[in-house]
Amino acid sequence: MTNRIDKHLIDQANTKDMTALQEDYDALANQLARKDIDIEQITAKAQEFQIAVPSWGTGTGGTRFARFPGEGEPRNIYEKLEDSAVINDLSQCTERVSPHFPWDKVDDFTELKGVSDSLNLKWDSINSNTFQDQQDQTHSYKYGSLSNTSEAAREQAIEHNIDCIKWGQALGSKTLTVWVGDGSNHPGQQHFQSAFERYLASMKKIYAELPADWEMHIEHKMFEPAFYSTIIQDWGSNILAAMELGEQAKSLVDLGHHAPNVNIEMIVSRLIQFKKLGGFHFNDSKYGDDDLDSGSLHPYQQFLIFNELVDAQYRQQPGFNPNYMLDQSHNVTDPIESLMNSAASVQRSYISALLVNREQLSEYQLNNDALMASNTLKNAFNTDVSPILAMARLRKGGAIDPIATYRLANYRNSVAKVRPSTGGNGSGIV
Ligand code: LRH
Ligand code: MN
Repeated sequence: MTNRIDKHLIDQANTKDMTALQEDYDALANQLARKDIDIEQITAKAQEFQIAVPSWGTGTGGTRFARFPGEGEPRNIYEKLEDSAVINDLSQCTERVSPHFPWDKVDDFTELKGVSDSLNLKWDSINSNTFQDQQDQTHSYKYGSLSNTSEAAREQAIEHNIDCIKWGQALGSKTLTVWVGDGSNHPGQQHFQSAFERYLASMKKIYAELPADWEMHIEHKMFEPAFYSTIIQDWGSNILAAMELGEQAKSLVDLGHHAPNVNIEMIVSRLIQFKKLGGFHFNDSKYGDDDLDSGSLHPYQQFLIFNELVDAQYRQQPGFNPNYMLDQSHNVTDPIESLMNSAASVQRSYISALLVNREQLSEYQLNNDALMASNTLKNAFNTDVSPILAMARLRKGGAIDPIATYRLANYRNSVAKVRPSTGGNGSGIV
């Protein structure tokens, strides 16, 4: 028996908020109409919006120092799917789940697909893992995986990625995401070009096994676990690798994988221009790869990223079809609440970016009217689109106020009764 939130409870909670929502919605409709914007067209876009949740984000995350498990932690992929279904039931924009192997490995993928179908969930990108050594692993990844100087270790990592493609096919996924921690901690420890050549040769063997309708997403990261050099350290190495591999290889932008203050929206524009934008891992950060809730620190940067994405859509940029996903670590909040909050935050950035008057903006840009160009973006960002997001959830059968409804359902306490605590406060992100 799976734990779900009762539809009647969602309806009951919505009844309380309905009148206020309709008032706010009508007021916003008038505000937008004055700018020749039809709110119904925007709300329809909000209803189409989807962002995938990371299976590993449904459990409490940790750091290298410690992890403090919460109540009712999901202990396996089946319980992670239950929690993901609750997030989608209330948010109505997270129907896809992105698994990580071997963390989510099962013996029977047909059974797993059966359960996800019964929960109206689909499978997003498959994440391989060659940054940890598994129990009975023959060759260690201590000195890297796809770029390791040991051919046996590289072959082992290649095999794992090819297995991930097979498991993904059984689940109906269409993308393999490859992030490796390979790199060095000391100047001189690694020959940069030889290491990159080994990495590319390994990736070519994986690429050759990609089904024709699949994509391979390469994820760059500035540092950690390597602290001097990382094989795919930035978008430059990333796009070079994607171009070297072929059309099905694209670059994935994890917001937390850049140095503070890097202009990520311009990186996005470059990847769009060269048809190499595969997708995103949305999160937020202040210092390093903090994996904090999306939009919790830099909502304007997140909006500016969507301004580039909506601009590409508006210009019908060829080859533009990026994938949206969250990649966060919830160390001090209920992961379900953080994932619902973050999905709504990214959806908000998208909807706000749809309000930008692009003809007007282009005119100000061509006339070098910097202030009015900036104000054109700020006006859209400062428009409170909350009624549109809530109306989209309501019309799809979700909750006007997901957090309040989730708490009303007392879901965490009810699953805590059937999921014995996993105890122990080891360390690590999961
Ligand atoms: C690396 C990363 C990658 C995942 C891992 C869980 O920091 O962002 O996307 O494999 O987190
Ligand atoms: Mn990531």
